[in-house]
Amino acid sequence: MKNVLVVGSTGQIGSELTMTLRRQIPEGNIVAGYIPGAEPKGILAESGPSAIANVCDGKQLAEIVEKYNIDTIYNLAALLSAVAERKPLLAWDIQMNGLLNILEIAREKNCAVFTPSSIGSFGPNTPHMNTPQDTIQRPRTMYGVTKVATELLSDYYFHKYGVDTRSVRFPGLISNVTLPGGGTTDYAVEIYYAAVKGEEFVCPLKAGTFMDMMYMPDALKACVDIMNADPSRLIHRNGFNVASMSFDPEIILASIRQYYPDFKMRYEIDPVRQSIADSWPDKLDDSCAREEWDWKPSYDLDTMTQDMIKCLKIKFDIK
Ligand code: AKB
Repeated sequence: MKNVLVVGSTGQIGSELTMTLRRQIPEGNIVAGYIPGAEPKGILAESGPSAIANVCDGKQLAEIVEKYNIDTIYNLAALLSAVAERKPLLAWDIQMNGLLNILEIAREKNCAVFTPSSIGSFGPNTPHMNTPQDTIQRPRTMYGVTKVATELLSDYYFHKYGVDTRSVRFPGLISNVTLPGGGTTDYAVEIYYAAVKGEEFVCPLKAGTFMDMMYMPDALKACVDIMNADPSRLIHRNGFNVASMSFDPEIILASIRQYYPDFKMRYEIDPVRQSIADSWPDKLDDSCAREEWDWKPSYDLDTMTQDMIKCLKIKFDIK
């Protein structure tokens, strides 16, 4: 990796991944791709090149790849699960037509491509405990349908054309930098913001709803490590199960109450998010990622809670 295009650079993963890559590859061009209305700001805008990169405009993407001699594309443009249920056609357009544009450019210009999959690629018939790497994937959400198709299409371009596609199935991602927008796992980010601001938290999912979650520093490490992995060791490609923690709302609440014993939470169930969460695994088995490219997360729930609270207090200038 030297010259990298991050499509969706101002989103939840992109905003931090772009900065991580700029720190790790100072000699390269790490281009922050964005769409009008979601322009990079502050350090993201000032620390390297940026370009309008609409995933649905193949010509525009090809020009950026040409101009910056791009060798790797991180394709992070996507609607998250709950929003995709409200706008299924737009989700299909961004996630499928957009992916096809990127894969075609990668084929012509010899780029490697990372397009994340998700725990959303699994469905109600998937084994929910210790979900294996290779298992039933019959999701009933548009988000999930596009994620399974992303894995298949990325594998297809690898086997048919030799395009170096690789990816992981991300759990819910928790970060203190950029908020997620419209995911099923967003509650696990919002709960920290409420705790630090001294507000009551209204939880949209029932107690007992377990899902895999991951702290953003580990997710960024996964994004970089999979693309740097020795290809001769990769039996799988798109996408690897990666895991670091699994909890339900009561368990994350207990972790936060170690710091805020009076923190209050009540339940107001969102039926759309609840039914999506119920269809997703409780806990993934990520042994293939550990064996094939030495995946190993650094954070568990309590070390994440400690760091989230510390960082959010600085962010909001709370003593
Ligand atoms: C979502 O909730 O939609 C995402 C995901 C797990 O892919 N965070």
